[in-house]
Amino acid sequence: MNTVPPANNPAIFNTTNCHETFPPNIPLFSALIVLIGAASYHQSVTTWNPHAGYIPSWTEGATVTATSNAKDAANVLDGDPNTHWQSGGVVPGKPDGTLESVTIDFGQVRPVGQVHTRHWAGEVGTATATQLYLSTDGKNWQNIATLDPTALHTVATILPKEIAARYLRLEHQMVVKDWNKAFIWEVKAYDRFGPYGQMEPPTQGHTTIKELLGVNGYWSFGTDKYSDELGPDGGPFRFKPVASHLRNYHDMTWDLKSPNDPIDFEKMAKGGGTPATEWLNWDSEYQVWHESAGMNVQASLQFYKFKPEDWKHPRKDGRRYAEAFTRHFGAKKRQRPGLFH
Ligand SMILES: [Ca+2]
Repeated sequence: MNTVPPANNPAIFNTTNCHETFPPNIPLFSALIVLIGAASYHQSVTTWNPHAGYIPSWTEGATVTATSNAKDAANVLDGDPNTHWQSGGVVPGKPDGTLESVTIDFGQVRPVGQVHTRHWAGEVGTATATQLYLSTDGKNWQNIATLDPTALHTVATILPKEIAARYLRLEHQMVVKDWNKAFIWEVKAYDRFGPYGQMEPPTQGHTTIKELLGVNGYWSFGTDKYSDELGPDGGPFRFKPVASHLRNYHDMTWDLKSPNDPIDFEKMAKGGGTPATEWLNWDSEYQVWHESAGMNVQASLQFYKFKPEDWKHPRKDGRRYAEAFTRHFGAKKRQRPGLFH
């Protein structure tokens, strides 16, 4: 029996037709698992390199010019998303005053497949559009994207195929009003694989999804029928095509009226019920789960409905119950593998 899953247990998800009282006290158990895990797997503190594993942008070491306020143009290549270039103010009537841009020279022709820009121009009404261009010679430009000048986040423009380019231009179409100014914050460019580089080729995993998945269930899967009445498509058989683990939240108060009571699961198997539930036969669940549906079975013992004062001799009574449970459902008594995983 497991009350908490070991770290290498399969992923478990819950059925939607669980008993209304399920699952009890899980947050407490979960917190305990986290604490145990944190204590067991703490690691030493090392220096963190935020650039480790990243592919350098073509803009590293590049030069940048701007249509105005050239002294701040380098802020679009400094790697800091909080520093920016701000254009000079629009003067209505001035030739070309409605286009403000920065132009980046990679220093050599590069294959460009992705351009990442943080180009928020300013409050709504600052710019009407933002254009992205590439060029090999700095004279003939190819428009590769029209961007939203109000985008706050970094925008990744991914091209359908790489374009060979030495120059990149990001241009705001300004609204013509007195002394209107726009921002550009950061520009990076990469080949088609982007900042994380080419993906490793896929390899076949050693575990199938079916081997990985399990289902948290409750008696009868919400049908009020034993699983041996639910074949061939219901209950455990429904999940057999996609999962290999089943876990039951085994309510101890269905077995015992008091934790101090003894229990004989062999009597239960012969139709005698349990001391608390005269009709109950867990074999009609667990045997079918394991032997007919081929599932690895787990039981999470639920003892929370008993009050602390109900336990007169918790160590002794708990052991007696556990021994009775494993004597019946375990491997030795039944001269075959036990029902439980
Ligand atoms: Ca910056």
